[in-house]
Amino acid sequence: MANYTVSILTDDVFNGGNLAAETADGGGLSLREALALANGNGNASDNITFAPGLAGGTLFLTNGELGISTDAITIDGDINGNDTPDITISADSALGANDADTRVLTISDSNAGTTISATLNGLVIRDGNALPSMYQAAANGGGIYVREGDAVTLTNSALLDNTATGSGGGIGGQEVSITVRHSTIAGNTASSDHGGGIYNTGHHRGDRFDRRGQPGHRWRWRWHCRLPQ
Ligand SMILES: [Ca+2]
Ligand SMILES: [Ca+2]
Ligand SMILES: [Ca+2]
Ligand SMILES: [Ca+2]
Repeated sequence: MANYTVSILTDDVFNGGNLAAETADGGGLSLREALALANGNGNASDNITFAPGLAGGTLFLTNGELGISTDAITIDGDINGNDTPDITISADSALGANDADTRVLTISDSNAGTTISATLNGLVIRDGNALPSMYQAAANGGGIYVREGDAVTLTNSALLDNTATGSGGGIGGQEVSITVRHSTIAGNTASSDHGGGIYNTGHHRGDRFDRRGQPGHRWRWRWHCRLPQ
């Protein structure tokens, strides 16, 4: 198991170095650098935390969305352990800029045959914007996009003011696993009519969902979740 402590809230880029090199450049270890090291660590478990002095701060993603692409990565922003977020991640360039052209985070190992699971705790994930690309007429998952059968557990967190041109303003996924507990989902919108808050055709659990069940095939049910927030 590898532990990484993020020490700066600037969006310092990963330059292909090891932990010492990435910590030495740009004034410290950024979340982007920590994630690159964790993703490069195979499927060993990785725990990413934040230095106490960063409590209450915001990371503005000036270098595009973040990615989790290997199993068992945890990002824990609850620095003081009281089950509330202490770190905010915004896709905007500055507070209130409302200029994001990326989502906040994608979770995918690009393989529908294998499942990776990510755990997010104590984070405010906000202002993401999933836009169409040359590959997608409309993009899903403005805050968090879960792909290829993969899984996310979000606890003690908030999804705020994220937007998607497709489905799932806050979190979007298809045939994935989404678990949300003790979290606030507010102000998210989707341009399609599916899931302003959360959209998924796979499995999801949580403590405040309005769920509509539809029969899938013989052996399981598909859940189609809409949260009109
Ligand atoms: Ca670097
Ligand atoms: Ca650095
Ligand atoms: Ca806290
Ligand atoms: Ca997968």
